[in-house]
Amino acid sequence: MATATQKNGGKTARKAPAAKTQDQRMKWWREAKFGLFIHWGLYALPAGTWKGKKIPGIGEWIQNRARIPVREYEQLAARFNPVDFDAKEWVQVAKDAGMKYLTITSKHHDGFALFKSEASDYNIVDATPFGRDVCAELARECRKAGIRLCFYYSQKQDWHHPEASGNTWDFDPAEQSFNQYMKDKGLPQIREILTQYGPIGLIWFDTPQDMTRAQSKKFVDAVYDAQPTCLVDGRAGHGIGDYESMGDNLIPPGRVDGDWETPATLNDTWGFKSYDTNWKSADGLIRRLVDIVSKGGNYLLNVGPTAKGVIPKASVTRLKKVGDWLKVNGEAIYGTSASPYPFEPGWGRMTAKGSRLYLHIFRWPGKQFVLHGLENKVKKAYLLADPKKKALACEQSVDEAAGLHTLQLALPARAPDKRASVVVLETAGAPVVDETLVQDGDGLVTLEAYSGEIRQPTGTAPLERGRFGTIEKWLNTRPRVTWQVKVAQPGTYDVNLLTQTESDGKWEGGHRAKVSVGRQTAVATTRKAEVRDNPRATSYLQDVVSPLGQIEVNRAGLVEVTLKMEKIVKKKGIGPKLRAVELTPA
Ligand code: JFZ
Repeated sequence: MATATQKNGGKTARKAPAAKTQDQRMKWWREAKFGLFIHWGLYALPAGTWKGKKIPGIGEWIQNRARIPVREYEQLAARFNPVDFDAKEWVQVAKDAGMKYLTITSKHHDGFALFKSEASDYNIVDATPFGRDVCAELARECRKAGIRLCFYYSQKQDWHHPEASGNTWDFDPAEQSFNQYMKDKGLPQIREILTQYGPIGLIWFDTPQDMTRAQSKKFVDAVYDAQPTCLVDGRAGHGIGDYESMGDNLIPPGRVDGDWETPATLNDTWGFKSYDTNWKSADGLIRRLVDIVSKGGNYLLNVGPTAKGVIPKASVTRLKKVGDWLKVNGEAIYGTSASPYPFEPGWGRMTAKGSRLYLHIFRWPGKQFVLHGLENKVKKAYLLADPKKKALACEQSVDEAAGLHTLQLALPARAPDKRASVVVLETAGAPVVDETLVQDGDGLVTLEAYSGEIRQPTGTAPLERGRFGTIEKWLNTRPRVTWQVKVAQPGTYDVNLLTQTESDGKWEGGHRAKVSVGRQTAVATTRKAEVRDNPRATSYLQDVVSPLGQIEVNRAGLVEVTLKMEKIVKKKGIGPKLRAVELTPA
């Protein structure tokens, strides 16, 4: 019997490649951190408008949203002629952005394949005047540029195939056989994309809906059978896959264990829409990348090329700015792991690699920066943007009584980069921190809802944790939320309560909120004193700031902060959607 260890002229006698460990399979992806998502297909032609009407929603869903019959929609193929498509240019966009992989919609929900397929002639080679296999061209350019090619494949929804899912306007779900579709098209196409284009980095399945575990497993096994080292995203269904896919545009609060990725848009659509110009700023993109990486995730950022085959200029210029930032600061992103702190500081984010802690400072403090909780000795500190790596003066101390480690760092008065400047701390050994929530060095104490403990009296309707790290369904006055936090600076604090608006902008005030620390309390009726964009959620969700008054904290060290609602207005039935309690030095 041949085994992996049996040598045969320097090669193992085994036919199949020796199975790699999961860590080996994941290695490239864990180091990569940043990838390009491409949503491209026939939907780029209508670009959000059908028969003169603007169709609401994401562009690639137009067939579904406008209930376009297959016989009509498939005629787009005869007009699909992206003469300006240049695989080399697209790959260069990814490269210039500092991205390490590229995931393109080999087939989206509309069922149209961007590759030559024997299983279905509804594909770019057989059904369009263009007639070129864009996947083959991209594969060649990716290989040359050292970018991993990956494929999105809609395994469950296929609005073109009579036996698949999602098209209820042409087909009757009661008469469909999903297994038949899998046999005819789904599984054969998976084999095609994994055998026609060389090594594939990962397959990005999507919207498993009501697939059975066996069906999900068949798709995933088809991937592993063809290419054992190819990864599978977390949307195959039933928790099968190599990493977790977050909800679209969703950045989780705090550190997340395990491998995960946030797929995200540059505007508000994946597939091209001619009139969607709601572009995120380059600054925002850089900070999102840092935010995601600081929590251990990857950022898969999307472009939607036009029907001519061009990536919108607004996308290219923004991505290029992220790439320019990465040229200077990439060391603090690629191959790093999550911040050793499980919570988000107000001033920025952290990443770590070996015996280095990287401080990504969004809010430059001026000449002095203070960090609490780092327990290692810092051997050297410097700015990543400084080619000379000139040492920054740095002092460390420990307050045994308060249980507080403090690092003081001298910085130049002005930030090297207003968007995010990176300070490298070379530590003795891998960074070790006190994971207790602690006051920021600049005095701000942020008590985020996600890190609060819910004290739920029995017999009361439970508070719920929302998608964006909120605490919701707070409709009775008996529960409390508490935090344990280390305070470094005793003194007087202004107390703010932050609650989140609904996605339609609705918000309800007039609740009575009470924050207490020991015997000290701050009580007030909630009102809209200030509105801020919620850094975590999409732009339409906002934080409403209600001042609650002042509180005195009389000693340094661990304190417990409690939030109670003494009165809740229930007119709209929303209640306070808790985002955070903020204490700022008065
Ligand atoms: C899906 C697709 O329907 C969409 O067209 C696009 O390709 C996107 C990347 O993925 O949409 C989803 C899937 C999952 C969630 C949200 C949108 N989710 O889990 O929040």
